Amino acid sequence: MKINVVGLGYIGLPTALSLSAGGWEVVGTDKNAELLEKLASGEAAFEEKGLPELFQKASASGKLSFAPACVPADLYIVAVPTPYLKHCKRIDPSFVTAAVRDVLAVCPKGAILAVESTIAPGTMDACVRPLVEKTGLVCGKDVHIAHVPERIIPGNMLYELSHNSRTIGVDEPAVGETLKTVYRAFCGGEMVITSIRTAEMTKVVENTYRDVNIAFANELARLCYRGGMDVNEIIRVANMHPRVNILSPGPGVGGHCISVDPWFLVGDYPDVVNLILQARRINDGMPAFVLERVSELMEQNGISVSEVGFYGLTYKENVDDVRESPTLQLYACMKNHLACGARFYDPMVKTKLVDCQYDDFDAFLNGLKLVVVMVAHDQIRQNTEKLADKLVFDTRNCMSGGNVVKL
Ligand code: SAJ
Repeated sequence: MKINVVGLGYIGLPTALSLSAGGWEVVGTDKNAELLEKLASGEAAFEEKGLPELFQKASASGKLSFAPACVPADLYIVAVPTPYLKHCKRIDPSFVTAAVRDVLAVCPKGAILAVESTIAPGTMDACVRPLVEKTGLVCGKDVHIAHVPERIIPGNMLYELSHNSRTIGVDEPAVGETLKTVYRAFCGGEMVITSIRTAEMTKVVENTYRDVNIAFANELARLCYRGGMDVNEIIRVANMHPRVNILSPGPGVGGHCISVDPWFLVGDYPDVVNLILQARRINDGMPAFVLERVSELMEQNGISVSEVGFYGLTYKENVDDVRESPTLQLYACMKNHLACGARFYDPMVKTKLVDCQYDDFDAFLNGLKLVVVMVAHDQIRQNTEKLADKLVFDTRNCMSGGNVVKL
């Protein structure tokens, strides 16, 4: 069986590498010529634990190649981005439909077309199925469509790729069995075969569940601050109850999953959705809450904006991914209020994203009176002594000491 993975980003690349390292013949396709050039030289476009080693193994297998356009294959795995439309909150399926069109232009009869990208429930029926039919092909005969959503977490992708269970949404159980055989190359977890619509909704529900639960923790943080209570201690103690498991408050929810997918439900079911919308609003409001707290601390301690530094630009610890990052949301908020001049630093981010961005930790710290920890990278946990003479506003509950103020 020949597999064509379409879209070689955070999900497509590890999937293509794992499949080829597992013995399948894989062609990776991406429209980005620069990215393809990088990949052809054996270099990944992002950092992830174990990825360089997996890349080497995949290259050594002789089963991996790259191509700028889709090629004839038995199975297509589409892993392209699915943003949401800012004005109506509904999914923007344009990357998926463009990829599907490319696949349909070359796919032989009987091929399987599996979409891994997270999509709003109903997208396969609304966008993919009609495209197949418009091409004059029959679903279930000429092309077998499927939705096999990914579940891996950045920072621990390769472990989760091989250990997590998976959902395989299909029209025909036999196609599900074929997909199981393919994914078994790297997936040791249970694989559940279900309908396409159930697979679509399950994936969105998983991320929405987490968004709602983080929002609960964030709301607790805000009300505990108002009431002069220690939210982290309260959560620690409450979580000793056998059926309570409160997540951690933080400066906001970033990443291209949890902060995006719930909007699909809000956009499609505006008159039904309530809790989910509130959760989104609470989490999206956290960067502004952090700014309010920073401004209070500055006033109380006579600190000027040029003496404030924000540590961390990524959306979470120990990754280099800045998509929907709370720090960038906070930065946009500051700029809107014409409040500039604070410093920024992130050891994982090499490209310049904001004004006053430092590339050296010591230079960043030099002259600062207030450091706002936005991301709990290992790097800062290992360098806490360098912050000893500064006021630290820790939004991630990762620092300790008399100079540390918590969210
Ligand atoms: N966060 C908190 N408090 C917490 C946990 C997370 O503020 O207690 C924040 C993080 O700092 C980050 C955001 O939420 O900004 C999301 O981070 P995450 O680590 O919870 O999740 P992601 O976005 O990296 O990956 C999620 C995962 N989904 C779930 O855990 C349900 C992953 O399994 C999915 O594959 C991924 O989304 C995806 O691609 O959909």
